[in-house]
Amino acid sequence: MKHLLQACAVLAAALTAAAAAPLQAPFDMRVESCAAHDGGWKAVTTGAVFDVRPDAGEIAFSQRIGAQRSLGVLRVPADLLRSLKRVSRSGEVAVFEAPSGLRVEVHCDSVLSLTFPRPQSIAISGNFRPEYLQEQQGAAMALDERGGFGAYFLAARQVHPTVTRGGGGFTLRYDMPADSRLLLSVCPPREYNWRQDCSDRIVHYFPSLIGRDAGWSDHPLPSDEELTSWRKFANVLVLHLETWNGYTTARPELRDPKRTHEVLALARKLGYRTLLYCSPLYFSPAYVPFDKLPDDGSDPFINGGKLRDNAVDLFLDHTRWMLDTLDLDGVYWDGVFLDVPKAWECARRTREMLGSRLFYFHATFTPLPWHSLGVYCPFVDTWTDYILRGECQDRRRVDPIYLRYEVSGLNISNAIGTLCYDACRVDKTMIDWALQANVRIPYWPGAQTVGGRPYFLSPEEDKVYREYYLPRLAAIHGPEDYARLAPEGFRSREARRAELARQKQANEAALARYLADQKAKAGPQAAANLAAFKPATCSDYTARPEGPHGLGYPVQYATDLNPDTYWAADLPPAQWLCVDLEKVQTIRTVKVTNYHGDKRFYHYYVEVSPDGKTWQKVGEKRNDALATAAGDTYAFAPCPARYVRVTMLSNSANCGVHIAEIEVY
Ligand SMILES: [Ca+2]
Repeated sequence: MKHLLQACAVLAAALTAAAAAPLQAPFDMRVESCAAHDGGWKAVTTGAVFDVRPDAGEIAFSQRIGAQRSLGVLRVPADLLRSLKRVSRSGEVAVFEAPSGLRVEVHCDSVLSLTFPRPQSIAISGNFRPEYLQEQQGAAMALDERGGFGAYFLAARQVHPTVTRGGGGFTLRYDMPADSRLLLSVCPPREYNWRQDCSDRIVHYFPSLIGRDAGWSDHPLPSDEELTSWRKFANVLVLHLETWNGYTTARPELRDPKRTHEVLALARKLGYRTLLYCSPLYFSPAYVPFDKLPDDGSDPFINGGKLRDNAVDLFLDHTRWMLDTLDLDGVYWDGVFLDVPKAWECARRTREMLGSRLFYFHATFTPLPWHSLGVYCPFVDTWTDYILRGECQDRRRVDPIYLRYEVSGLNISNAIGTLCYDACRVDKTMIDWALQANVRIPYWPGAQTVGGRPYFLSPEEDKVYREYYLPRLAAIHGPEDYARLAPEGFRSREARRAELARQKQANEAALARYLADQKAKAGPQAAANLAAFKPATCSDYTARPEGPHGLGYPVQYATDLNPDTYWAADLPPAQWLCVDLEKVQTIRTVKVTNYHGDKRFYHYYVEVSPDGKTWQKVGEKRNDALATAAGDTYAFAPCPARYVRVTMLSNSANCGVHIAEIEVY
């Protein structure tokens, strides 16, 4: 009986495998070959070559698409790599293990994975000059017009690389904890689909945005007239959230099944391919579903919550049901798990399920933890047809650099990059920049506003879209037409970098003037508070181009005697801020005032030290009393101290931490 059951299981697995159509180009990424040489291994994937040389303690990596060139070398201690043996190999992945406990995997989408058995210092040297070099939350990307790579460190704690530039390249150095994992992603992993880029034109229909904001629309599906008129501009139709009667991990229900089927039938007759909104994000406990959003407008992401082990299975089951029930032409993902391996698995398995059907990924926020921008995962994006980025990003961010290296997938993931323009808007300049970066602009008819601001194309923007964008887009027939635009893109980026450098200098000067003015105004108060205007350091701070001086929320704001300015760190806690009193003094009181604009509380502790080496805890806040303008005062037996450090452990409202003022007496 047992054998019979096993045989049935084997048969069922074989049938499932047989039912899945082989992936067509460009998604049939493979491990093409894997050969031993000189005590090492050379693995060739569709997009990369990884050459493991144990004697030298090196893994050299090269790209094969966009350019055929060596990209760099990953250096690990030779003893870790010694006697590396291949333990399995398929078209999808080749796995190697060494007696040291090191595990090496080469994946079909040109990702090299290393799992380290022990704490380890490693270095990645890039031997080209990246135009785009970003590091955030332990992940880094180095790209130029032709391609490049990304490095992603997956560990229980934050691991930040030191980045040095020099000679013809750059180096990233990391101290890896035990049981940490590195993913090295060579870009691009597959060819760009110019045929699809030149033929697919996307229209999005979202009649309202978020229920709590504009109210669920009484017009959740387009009219026959709308569908017919948009067909002039588009052949791919994306229907958004409003189609569903709420959306959670329970199977969604169509709000209006009769009309949905009518719309799908007419769309098919008109020659659209139709995609429906769905989202792996809803299967993440770190996300609050729309119908459970707090009323105070606080962050829909909440800190913590482990992703379900079967989150990918649940989501795929959900999607399969949706595709089968409605006979759709593909899916639109709105966000993805904030978990790199799960997001990667989900993208690969979704593509496997879809075969040649369409896969569109809204990817403004990436699978990296908490609001990551600037560094993303091309090995997730590459399994999709199109990526959408730019939501909530205004003109300070959506510039020629953002468009080329964050929205465009060309020679990065080689997914077709499309722009979400709710905040940056569409005008002639934006259209020029987009085309110079090989970014596409989807059609957003509707003229609705969300929360009082325009979201979709206004009548004027619609005119510019039709009369300026569409003719220029129609003139692009392939890579040779982009090659004509690319040099203009390079010049736009150069001009933007010069402008950003000027702005930063001016902002820094403005901050210095502000601090000098504050100090002059404070007079004797500054003398009483030993922390006032003293130098401070921190584990991290929010450096986005916003805040009182356009420099984000640096540490200076925690000691400027201004309750309205604050230090902020966006990375997951714990994050610390340390004030240097510049000499050892006898202190007896520390007061901490957090940001207190809403109903929130923070947990943290306060330590003092005479030398920055030995620390004494003098206060902590572990209760859930709300943060107030009065702050929290900690009195203790007088002690000699030069350094005062506050380590922030949590915030009840979101994952950022904020200190408006630290006072020391
Ligand atoms: Ca302040």
